Amino acid sequence: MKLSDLLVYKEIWIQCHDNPDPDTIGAGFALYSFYKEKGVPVRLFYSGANRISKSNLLIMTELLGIPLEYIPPEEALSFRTEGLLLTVDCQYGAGNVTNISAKNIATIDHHPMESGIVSNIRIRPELGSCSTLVWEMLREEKYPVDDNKFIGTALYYGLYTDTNQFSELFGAEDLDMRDALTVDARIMQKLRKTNLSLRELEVAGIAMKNYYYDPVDRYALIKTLPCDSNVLGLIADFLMQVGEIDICVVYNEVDDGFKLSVRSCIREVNANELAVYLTREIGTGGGHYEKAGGFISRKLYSERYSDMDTERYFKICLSEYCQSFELIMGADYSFPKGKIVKKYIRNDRPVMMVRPESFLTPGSKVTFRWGKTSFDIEVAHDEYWAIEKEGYIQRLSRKVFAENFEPVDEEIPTGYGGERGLPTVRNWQDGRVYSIVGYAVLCRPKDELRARGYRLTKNVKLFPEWSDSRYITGYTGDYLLESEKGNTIFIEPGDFFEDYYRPEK
Ligand SMILES: [Mn+2]
Repeated sequence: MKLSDLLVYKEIWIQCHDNPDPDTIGAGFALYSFYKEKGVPVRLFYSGANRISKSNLLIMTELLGIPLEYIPPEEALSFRTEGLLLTVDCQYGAGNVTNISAKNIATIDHHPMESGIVSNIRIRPELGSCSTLVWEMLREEKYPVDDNKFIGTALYYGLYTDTNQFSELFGAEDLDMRDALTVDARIMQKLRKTNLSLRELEVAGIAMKNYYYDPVDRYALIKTLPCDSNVLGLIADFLMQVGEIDICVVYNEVDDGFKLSVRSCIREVNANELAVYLTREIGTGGGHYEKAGGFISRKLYSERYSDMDTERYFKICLSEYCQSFELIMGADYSFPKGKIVKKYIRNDRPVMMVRPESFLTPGSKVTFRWGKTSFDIEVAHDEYWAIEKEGYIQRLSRKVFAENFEPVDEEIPTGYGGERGLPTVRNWQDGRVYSIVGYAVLCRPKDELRARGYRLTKNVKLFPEWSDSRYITGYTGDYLLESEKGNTIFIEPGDFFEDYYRPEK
């Protein structure tokens, strides 16, 4: 569905979810502005028991000139449009949005799909905010969204609050929007300073008093009373300063599910990975090594876990996660005695090599971005990035590179990088974006590249010899190998292993 598809309706009513937050308001306002300019009669409203009262929302609507109407629930009953009802940041029929009668319905949302009753629909659960989705749809229409300061500030603030002040921001498109929008700095400053209300201060206090702590896995778990999801991140950051707490999950109930913030201050737990783990199959999650967040859909949760208490769910998942990995230190690892280790030879297939130091200084923090995903690394001294045709990226030391590979004078094959293509690399410090192909050389293994190892029967976290602060996860079915030359321990993906290696006869 495109925004211009909806121009056929004689009027468009844009509905934000009940208890609206900056994301639903920001996204709704951008849509309102678009349709208004196109000459369609349009209105922007929300319903539910509560009228907005928090100062950040009042400032947002007032200073940005957002014509948001409030329809009390008793009036909503007799409300009906013969045109189109467009729900934004929520889905028609879901628990967090008052039912409005309409001849036609459309939905633009970034929550997991609830029900399929709407035919006009665009849902992208992997996005950090609904504002990002609306931004993309406006760009598809060639609407000059990046030049409009009011719309820009509204969308920016929507993403800001939905990603815990950008600390849990990780999606490539979300980052793109943040960088592209024109924002009114003065208004943003005001909004930043009105993030919390006195009630939320109290909620945070009560929550911290009622923490659960697990002394074995050293995690803290907190469920807060209903509050702005911003508060979750603040509490979680606070907990990270407690000596006994290595990781924490802070969550609360919202109308349609649960929001959570995840933090880790130890190298053995990547908060991003843990957030994905806690929300798998029932929501979305992600972020960075130290900070991440997520959302669990109530509907998907109850389908899978029926009425299991959420506190119990998190405790089970956290222990499962903490205990399901074996730690491997690449620098001084030897295969366990009794393990059957096989020898393999690398197939003679080209691999793309990038030497990051040709354009970045060691220690730089960079983000790899593909269409829909991203991850961050810190550039190590003397490292190389080996990128397989299928897009799998392996980091290796200069020593291993030099002993095992040599550049060849061949064109980079088309379709390199597989389905998601090749990433761009963005330097955090100056915001410069590099296309990886520009720095890549095609290489082939020298003579015969040999390695020995075994197929994993358990998940592992490998600290490679060039990094003792960041691990690489190997899952059951992947291969843990040691190169014959250079003696480096590395992981190869199980999915492609037979394309990359053959057993030595
Ligand atoms: Mn949202």
